[in-house]
Amino acid sequence: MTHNLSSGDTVGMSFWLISMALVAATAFFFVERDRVAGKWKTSLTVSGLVTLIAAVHYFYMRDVWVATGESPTAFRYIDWLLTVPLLMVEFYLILSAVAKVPAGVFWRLLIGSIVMLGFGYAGETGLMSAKIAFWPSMAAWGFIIWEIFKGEASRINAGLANPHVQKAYKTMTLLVTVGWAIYPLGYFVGYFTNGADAGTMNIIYNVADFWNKIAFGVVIWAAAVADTDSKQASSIKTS
Ligand SMILES: *C/C=C(C)/C=C/C=C(C)/C=C/C1=C(C)CCCC1(C)C
Repeated sequence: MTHNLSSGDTVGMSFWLISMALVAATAFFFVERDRVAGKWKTSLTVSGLVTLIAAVHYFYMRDVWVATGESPTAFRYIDWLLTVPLLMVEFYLILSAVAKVPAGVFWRLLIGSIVMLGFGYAGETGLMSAKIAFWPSMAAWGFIIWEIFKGEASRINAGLANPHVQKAYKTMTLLVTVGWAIYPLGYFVGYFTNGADAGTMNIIYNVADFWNKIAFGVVIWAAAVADTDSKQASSIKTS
């Protein structure tokens, strides 16, 4: 069922804009996959899958919003439940492109994100008190941050000889702390202060998704291209 998007519906327009940006990003990551060295290809595939899954969910979310003016919470969390673990896989993949990484790194990040989103969903849908669910969700996010800043993943990254991976890793950790902070902020404003209506919360979540899904992929893409180009340059020099 398609409903007409009215020009005064800013929230609906933000759903529309971001769904198109996600489609374009998907095409970009899949095409650019051809350009990078073999060890980077899986990372770019996963970046494209993240934006593809999100784009499809944004089509549905936009329809729910335009038709009802209500938050598409179920679609939102299904999207996050699929894409956040894939973003966590990216940490594992970029390190694995240049080093041997134990599977525990992947599992800890995966479990952290499932706990974080599970409590968020319970809070937003009234399965439990939104004010209580906030705290275990924050703790799980804190656990993820600890793992990438101080845990095994960070120690592996510190020991690498590849500056491109290290730079990408650093920017990705910034996105997971500063970029992801927009989500709990939106939740907090929505459920603790009565300061935000459904429209404001959706705009906050939409802007956050734009950054954390597209920019995240672009950072990985940039590292992949820089690393691929530097290897090609050095092989030309030595031959
Ligand atoms: C592509 C989607 C992404 C990166 C979604 C990330 C979502 C979060 C980091 C959500 C975090 C939350 C908390 C830390 C506490 C309150 C509840 C949540 C789920 C909004």
